[in-house]
Amino acid sequence: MGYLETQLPLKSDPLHLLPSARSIIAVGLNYNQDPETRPDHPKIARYALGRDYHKVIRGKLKRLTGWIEANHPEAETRACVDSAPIFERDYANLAGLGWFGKNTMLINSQRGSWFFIGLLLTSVEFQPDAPAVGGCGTCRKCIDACPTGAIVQRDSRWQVDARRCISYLTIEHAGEIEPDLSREVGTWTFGCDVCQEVCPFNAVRESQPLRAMTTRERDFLNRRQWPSLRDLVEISSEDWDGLTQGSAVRRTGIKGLRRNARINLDNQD
Ligand code: B12
Ligand code: SF4
Ligand code: SF4
Repeated sequence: MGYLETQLPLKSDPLHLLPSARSIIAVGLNYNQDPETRPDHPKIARYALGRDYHKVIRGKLKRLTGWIEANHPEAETRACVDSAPIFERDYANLAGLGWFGKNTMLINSQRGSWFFIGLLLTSVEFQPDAPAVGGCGTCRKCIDACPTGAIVQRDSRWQVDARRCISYLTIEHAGEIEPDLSREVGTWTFGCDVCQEVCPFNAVRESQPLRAMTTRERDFLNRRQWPSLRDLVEISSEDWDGLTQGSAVRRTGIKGLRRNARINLDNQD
């Protein structure tokens, strides 16, 4: 993820992405659903069970662009969903979508953290919303539950040390995973949801009906026939291609998915 460092100056100035930008519209989309729990099958983070979110949110931002253009024919816009160097959580925070949890997720007090962020930069000047405020208080459930101790305090705020994060290791990291960390990867095959699963803001609560709600976005529902871990270890290029078509899981590559499935099987012994 060296690109994060090289693109840092870009990330802090959205005018690099759209010189005429005057407003940033931040949107959130719930992806929560029950996790896949069949034994001997891959454990995939909830966000990646359905259709690739980049495509889904981009489609919705396109419709929003259409609406803006209909009302402001001269408007310039640029949609960002993980695709451009910009700190999405920072702008979503400023737009009132949520505040930073100790697990670094953006948390909405009413809805929790199971949501994606999308940004639309536009030359149209809109009235800004107020930034979201909130906090974890004395809770430290995610810090204690993180299997690899990846949530650390640095520069007086909580950060994720990506080198130890199972999400990074199973999705972005190429090559072998060092033995100590590989044991902690446990049964996660793609991504990791531990620090969100333990978060009280994601737990069912009568007074907060929007929390832990299952997504209404049909595209996000898990409809794929995920093969068993044993089959995944030896998956052919052809089967891989069919399985990961239109899925965020494609990002880890065939070698990455085979490696992760092998680690999961080793960890069962
Ligand atoms: C690189 C990346 C990763 C890396 C590194 C994550 C990390 N914590 O940095 C890895 C691969 C580990 C990862 C994992 C995950 N990711 Co990710 N990831 C990104 C990406 C592409 C860039 C984030 C980044 O720049 N990180 C670098 C560090 C420096 O940034 P940062 O920790 O976010 O800190 C900045 C701000 O948040 C802010 N900040 C942080 N804390 C505080 C506190 C205060 C008080 C203030 C003022 C500011 C502040 O300051 C920093 C600099 O501005 C974003 C999309 C994007 N373009 O923003 C998605 C994104 C953050 N990921 C997302 C998701 C869903 C995940 C996973 C849940 C996926 C999974 N299930 O496996 C995990 C969660 C792990 C975790 N606890 O963070 C969502 C988060 C949605 C949300 N509600 O917060 C994003 C926004 C993608 C999206 N479009 O929806 N991710
Ligand atoms: S995603 Fe998993 S490994 Fe990464 S910080 Fe959260 S609990 Fe730790
Ligand atoms: S588990 Fe607790 S400490 Fe961690 S993000 Fe949620 S509220 Fe904050």
